[in-house]
Amino acid sequence: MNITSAAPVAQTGPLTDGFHLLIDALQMNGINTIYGVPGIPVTDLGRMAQAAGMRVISFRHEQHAGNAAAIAGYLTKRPGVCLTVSAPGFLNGLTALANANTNCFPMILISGSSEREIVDLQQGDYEEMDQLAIAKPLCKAAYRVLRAQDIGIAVARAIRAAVSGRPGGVYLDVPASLLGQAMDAAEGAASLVKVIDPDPAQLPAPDAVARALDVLRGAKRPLIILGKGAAYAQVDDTIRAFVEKSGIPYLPMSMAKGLLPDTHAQSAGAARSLALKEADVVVMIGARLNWLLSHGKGKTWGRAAKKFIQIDIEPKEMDSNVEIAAPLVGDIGSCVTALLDGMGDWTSPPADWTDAIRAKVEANVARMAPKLQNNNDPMDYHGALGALKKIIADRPEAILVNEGANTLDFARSIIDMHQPRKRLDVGTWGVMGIGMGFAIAAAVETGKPVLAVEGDSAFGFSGMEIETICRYDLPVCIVVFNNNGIYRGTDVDPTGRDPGTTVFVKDSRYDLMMQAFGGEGVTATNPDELHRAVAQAMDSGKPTLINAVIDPEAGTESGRIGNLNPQSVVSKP
Ligand code: ADP
Ligand code: TPW
Ligand code: MG
Repeated sequence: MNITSAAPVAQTGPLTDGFHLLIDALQMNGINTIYGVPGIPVTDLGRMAQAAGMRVISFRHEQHAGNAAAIAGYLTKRPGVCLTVSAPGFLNGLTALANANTNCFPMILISGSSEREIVDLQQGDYEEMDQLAIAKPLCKAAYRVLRAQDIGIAVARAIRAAVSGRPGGVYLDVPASLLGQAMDAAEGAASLVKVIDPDPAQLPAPDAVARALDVLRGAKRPLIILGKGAAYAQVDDTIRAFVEKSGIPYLPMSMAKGLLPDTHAQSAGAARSLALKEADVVVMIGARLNWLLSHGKGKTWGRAAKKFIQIDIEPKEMDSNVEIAAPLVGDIGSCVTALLDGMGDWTSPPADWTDAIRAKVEANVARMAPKLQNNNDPMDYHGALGALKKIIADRPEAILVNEGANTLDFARSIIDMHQPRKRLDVGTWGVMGIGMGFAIAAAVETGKPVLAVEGDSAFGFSGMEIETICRYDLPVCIVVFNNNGIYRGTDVDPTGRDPGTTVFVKDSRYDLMMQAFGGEGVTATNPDELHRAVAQAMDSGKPTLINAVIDPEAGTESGRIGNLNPQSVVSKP
């Protein structure tokens, strides 16, 4: 590699330029797909990438391209790449980058930017913005490349920053003038960097392993919590071996469902409240003690003293909310392997604990079963999701994308997942709008059929991307849970002037939107119809949208997290 001086442009030899160096640098590192929106100054970059054999998926809005890149990163452990134009396109993509970072998904947002000389003097360039400064606080690392001969090293840094340690979002600023910069082709090729061992193993310290095993051996009511970090790590067999050897009940966080099948005898999923309340030692594997776990304290966790063993690659995560009795810092594969190796002849937890969890699971599953079989017209959440549960049980390789409030919360608890990394949802922020971006990347990256179960509000955030789904002819079936609004379709404006703030046009026909782009669009009003329509769509692989008519009265405010709404002391509307 020779990058010590500004490269003189050879008079006679073949030339390369910023466009080609960027494409070559990505391809050299196994990045073969770009999600983005074209425009100045990156239109030709997309064209050239396509010509070079990359898959370039052009979206209708950058946020969805960014969400696609983020989930591509989660699914593949390689950074997903999103390409946007300057200022407004960049800002549209930035929401997705921040969300990727929050969820620990590796992603690189590459944005074109305007002329530095003009931007820095604030002289009003086309789409002027100091993008690097704005991106910096919202992502894990942010870089700008000014010289063509630095593109190789910049891409290498971006990749390593995204996937090493705690994965996250990286910003790469690419000024327009860089893309057209010429340099000698041979020197350009020599300047590229193939990243060796981008996410190196990080072994836990032996005394930390011994401490964790000590704490675990002392447990009377142990519990394992698997988070999406554990799913991301792709060490599925090791995790399964640890769970099974330990005999400890486990709870999967939303996107860790399916890491072990939800029907596994040790799953405490249907006994979540009991397990959290009563456990005395909790092993956290790739999950944070954030709001989704009530910060590890309070009513959810009961009064019994808890000891936490936490496996995470990020040392700062330890003691973030409560004391961690046994921090185990390292990559999940190495940490879980070290625990397994140190377990020796392991004694399963006391039977009164595992039996109590099992009994609760069985009681709750039995209580739920008849509700899932109702054939009400219009549907309630249980009837509709009972039908979709069967769809996934029959097609365990399919990927489920899920967003909404009631639509999310009910689907999470009702639809069993059977394989790792098949459930993709709103994640750490509970953000609406990931639906179509996630569905598109899931189809592109895996080639598997995708079922997107969407609240009607949730769908609206990214709904225009159904054109993208039709254009690329992706095997995506979208089911819109149409209850005429956000949470419920029944709100009214007390003054009688306008529609209520949470309701939409009644009886909208989302299915007709899909037909506009040549996809299949149908309405289903009862669970049998829904099951038939979804099965047909999943088996045909044709882009399909099913407008599932849900009783507007069926949902509750904010689904399962209504308690997070502040209450007015004056009045409730
Ligand atoms: P969930 O929402 O499922 O509870 P979180 O996103 O809160 O999961 O937590 C994921 C955790 O996993 C993060 O703290 C992250 O640092 C960690 N993590 C991600 N990948 C790895 C890995 N390969 N090894 C160890 N920890 C990891
Ligand atoms: C970016 C707030 C949380 S859930 C939701 C909104 C608007 C929609 C719920 O209605 P939906 O589901 O999808 O129809 P259902 O079944 O309950 O009727 N903006 C962003 N993110 C969030 N989370 C919101 C707003 C919200
Ligand atoms: Mg709704």
